[in-house]
Amino acid sequence: MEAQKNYKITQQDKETFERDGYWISPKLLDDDQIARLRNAHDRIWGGDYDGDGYPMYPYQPNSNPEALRKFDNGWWINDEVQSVVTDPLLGELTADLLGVDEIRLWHDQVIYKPGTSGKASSAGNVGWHQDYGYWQCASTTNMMTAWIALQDTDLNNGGMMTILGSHKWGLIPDSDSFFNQNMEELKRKYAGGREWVEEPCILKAGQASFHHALTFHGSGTNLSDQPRLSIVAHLMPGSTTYKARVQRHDNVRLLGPRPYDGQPFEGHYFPTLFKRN
Ligand SMILES: O=C(O)CCC(=O)C(=O)O
Repeated sequence: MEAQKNYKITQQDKETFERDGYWISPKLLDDDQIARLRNAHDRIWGGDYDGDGYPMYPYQPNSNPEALRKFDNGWWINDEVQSVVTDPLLGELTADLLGVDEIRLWHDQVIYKPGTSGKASSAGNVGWHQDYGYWQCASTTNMMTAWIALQDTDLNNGGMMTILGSHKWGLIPDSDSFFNQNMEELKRKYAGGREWVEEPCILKAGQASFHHALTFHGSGTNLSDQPRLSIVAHLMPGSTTYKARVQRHDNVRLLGPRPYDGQPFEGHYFPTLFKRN
């Protein structure tokens, strides 16, 4: 399958995204880029960094080999990750889906879910959550996550699931539950009387799923014998500003020592991917 580097969002894509809270792209990365990004994973987990800077947080290996590995702002220390999470194509697709004119990077994540070779284990689970549950210091909920698969991904290797239409539920209290690995408990808590439909994001290597910041999503065990690798770009409209004293997020530090309410999230830490002419 060829990568579609010039893909444009259609009216049908937009309607799908607005109805379901997520949209699956065609293949966006070519095979060489996928290979380079898989190599970037190896280098990051091995502490081999590009440039002369330091990571946002040092990577702390977990003693449990089945635990999920996650590295925030891989773009600070890896050139390949930088090139994919600041790709104008990701920006344009997001701008069109969200209906805005400019897209900046909020932050990225490099995520590695080990395979358990069939063993039942919840150590790699990502609990049902809403991304905006973590991002309440941002002035808008109209934000996006692009989750890019570096291998074919389905439920057998711990692929992500979204809850159909849950972006229309608004912000649910305490939905910042990425690290709670008890999916059943979370489902009981959040579903309430709502219709809870779990949609698997089935992706070929190089495809991305785009989900709205209010869409509930999570993922279960990678039962395969290979790790599930992904690169994740969290994206915001160019007009996003700081909403003061609502909730702590490490991005607020990137505004400087005395951030103020209404301060734009802009500058070197929040690069622009796309701006409409
Ligand atoms: O990698 C996963 O399974 C979930 C990642 C996630 O929560 C996200 O990309 O927003």
